Amino acid sequence: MGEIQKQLLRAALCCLWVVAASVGAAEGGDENDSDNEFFSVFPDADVYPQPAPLLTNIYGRERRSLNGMWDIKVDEAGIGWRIGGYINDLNRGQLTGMELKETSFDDRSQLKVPGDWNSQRVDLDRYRGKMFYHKIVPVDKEEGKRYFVHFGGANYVTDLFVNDELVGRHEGGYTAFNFDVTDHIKDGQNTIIVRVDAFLDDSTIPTMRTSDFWKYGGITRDVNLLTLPEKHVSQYHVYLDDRESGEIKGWVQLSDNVQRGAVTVEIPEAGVKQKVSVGKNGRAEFSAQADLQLWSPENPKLYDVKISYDGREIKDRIGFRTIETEGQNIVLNGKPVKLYGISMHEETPLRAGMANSPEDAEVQMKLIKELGGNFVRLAHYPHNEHTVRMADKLGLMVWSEIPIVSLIDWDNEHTQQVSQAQISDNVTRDLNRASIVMWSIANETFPQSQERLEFLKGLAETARSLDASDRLIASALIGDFSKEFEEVGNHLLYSLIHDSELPEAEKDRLREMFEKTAPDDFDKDDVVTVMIKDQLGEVVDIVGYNEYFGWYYSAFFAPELGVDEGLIRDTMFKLMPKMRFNNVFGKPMIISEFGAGAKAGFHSEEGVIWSEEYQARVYRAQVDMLERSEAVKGMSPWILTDFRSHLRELNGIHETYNRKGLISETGEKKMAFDVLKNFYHEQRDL
Ligand code: GCB
Repeated sequence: MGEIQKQLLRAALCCLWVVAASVGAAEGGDENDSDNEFFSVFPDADVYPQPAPLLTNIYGRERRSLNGMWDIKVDEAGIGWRIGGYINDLNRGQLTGMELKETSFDDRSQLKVPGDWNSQRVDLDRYRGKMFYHKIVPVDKEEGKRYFVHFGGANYVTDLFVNDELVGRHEGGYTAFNFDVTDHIKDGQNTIIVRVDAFLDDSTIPTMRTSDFWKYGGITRDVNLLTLPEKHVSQYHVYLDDRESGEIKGWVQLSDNVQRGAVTVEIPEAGVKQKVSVGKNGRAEFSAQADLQLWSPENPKLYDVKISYDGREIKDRIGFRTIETEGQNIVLNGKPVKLYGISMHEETPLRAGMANSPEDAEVQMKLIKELGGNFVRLAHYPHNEHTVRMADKLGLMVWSEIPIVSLIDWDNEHTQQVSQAQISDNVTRDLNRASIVMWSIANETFPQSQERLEFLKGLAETARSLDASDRLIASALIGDFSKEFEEVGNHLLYSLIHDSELPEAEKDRLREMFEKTAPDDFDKDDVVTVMIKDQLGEVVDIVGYNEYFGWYYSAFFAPELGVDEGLIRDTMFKLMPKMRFNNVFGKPMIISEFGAGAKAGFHSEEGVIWSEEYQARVYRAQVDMLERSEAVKGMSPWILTDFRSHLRELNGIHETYNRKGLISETGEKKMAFDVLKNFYHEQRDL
C-alpha cells in the first residue's frame, strides 16, 4: 500500500481510534504486528534500525546538552503510536479552531531529563508503562557534519523520532547508546520525540520478577546532541600493557571504518607523542614507551590524553595500572591487594530516585572513601559514566556489572542478543577507566544448566575480546546449597544440643535429628568450608559469592529445626568463626554480598531484628569471619545506601526500601557504618 493511501485510510479510521487501539491491546496488543499495519506506524520488530556504534568519551567532544525539561505524555494504554498516534496529531494545525486535535505537548506536563519518572511525580510512583517525551531543538545545520543524539541511559526500550521519522530503537535500561540523526535533522527547529517503555518481563535483561531493585523508568541519564566531522574518531582504548617496560598500547577506531590519514596520540606529561596511520577497517594501533606513575586507590594519578584526527582533538583523563590474578591473589600493579569495599545501587542520599550527576557520584564515593574502602561493586547494572569517572578520580577499584540477575530466559535468542549488546556497550564505554578492574557478567544466576553456562561464557568471551588490557572477569556464583545447609545444620544442631539451655526433651528431639544427618566422623571443631563448585567458576577469573549467614539463614533453619529463631541467630553467630570460603577452581574469591537489614534510628538493647544493633552485630561477626579465609581476597557488603525495591513491603520498616544500607536513603548513618569503617581503617592501616 502506498504512503498516500495509508494516510487516507488512517484518516478514515480516525473515528475508530479508540476502538481500534483497545482491540489491539485486548488481542495482546502487538503494536508491531505487520499484518495489523493500520494500528502501527512502525516496521516489524526485527527490522528496527539499531543505534550507531557507541561513541566513547562524549564529554570530551563537541556537544550540546539536551538535558532540562521535556514535555511528556503518559501513554498507559500504549496507543500513542497507533494510527500515527502523537506524531501525526502533533502536526495537525488548528487554523480555524474547527480542526479536531486530541494531543499536544507543552510545558503544562513536563519531566526533568535526566531523571526517572517514578520519583518525579506521585502519580507515576509505580508506573512501568510507556511515556512520550518531546522537545523542540533548534539546530544550525552545517554541511559536512554528522549529528548524533546520545543517551547515557533510558529504561528500558527507547524509540527515537526526529521530525516525525523513526530513527531507531534501543533495548536495555543501563547502557549508553547513540543514533546518527544526520539525515533526519534539518536546519532550524527540530522536533525530537522519544518513547520510553519501562515494561519488563521474563525475557528482558533484567527481568522484572527476579531481581530486588526498583527499575526506575524514563530517560534517566544525560542526553546530548553531538556534532562531529563527517569522518571522526568513534572509539579508542589506551592502556598500560607492560608495567615493567612502561609500554603503553592502544587503538583508535574511526567512523565508518574509514581507512585514511593518521591519528596522533599524546600524553604530554608522560612524554608520549605517536602519529600512526589508519590501517585496515579504520583502526589505528599504536604502542609507546612511557614514564608513568601508576594509578592506584592510594594515588589515583590520571594523565591528560589527547587523540587527534583530521584537525579535531578529543581530550580524556586516563590512569594506567595493571590488574591480574596469581593463584588466589588479586595483583594490582604487581602487588597482591585486598579489596575492601561496598556494593551500591545507582541511588543517592541527596534525593529520591536514580542518581545521575557528578555530584551524586561524589557523595556516594566519598562515603566509601570515608569508610576506608578501596573498592566498589556497582550493582547490578552499568552505572552512569559520571560514577566511573569519579571512581577514577577519587581512587576506587570498580566491579562493573550487567543486569543478568537470577533467573534468565537462557534459551531465548533475543535475550541473548540484548545481553551481548549490554556487555559490549558496557565494556566499550568504559575501556579507558583505570578504576574498573573487573567486568562482572552475572549475579547469582540459576539453574546451573548447560544453557546458562554457554550463555554466560559467550558474555565473558565478548568482554575479553573487546578489552585488550585483560581486565578480570567476575560473577557472583551459586553455592552448593544442599551440602552447605547440611553441614551448617549439623553444626547448629550440635551446638544447640551441647551449648544451649533448651529443655532436655527438646535436646533429645534435636539429638535424634543430628544422629540421622551427621556423618560418623563429625567433629565439632572442624571448620565448615563453603566450597564453590558452580561450573561458571571455570569461566571467570574472580569467584564472587553472596552469603547471608547473619540474615536469611536463620529464618530458614528455625522452622526446619523447630527452634526459636532468636536462639538460631545466636547460635549462627557462634558458628561464624568456623566458616571458611573456598572454590574448587583455585581462584581468588570476593564475598560480593553479606549484610543485614536495619531501619535507621531504630535501636534495641536486645538487638532485635531490624535494629541498628543487630545489623552492627552481623557486620562485626562477618568481617571477623571473612578474614579467616585465605581464598577471600575482597568483600563488597550489601549495601551502601538503602535502595528502593518492589519486594520490600514490611510496614513501618521497609516503606518500599531494602534496608540493608549502611546509611538510609536520606543519608543517616547506621551503627554498622562505623563497624565497617573501623575494620577497613585497621586493615588498610589508614
Ligand atoms: C542478593 C541479591 C541482591 C539483593 C540481596 C538482598 O543476593 O544479589 O540483589 O538485594 O540479596 O537484600 O536480599
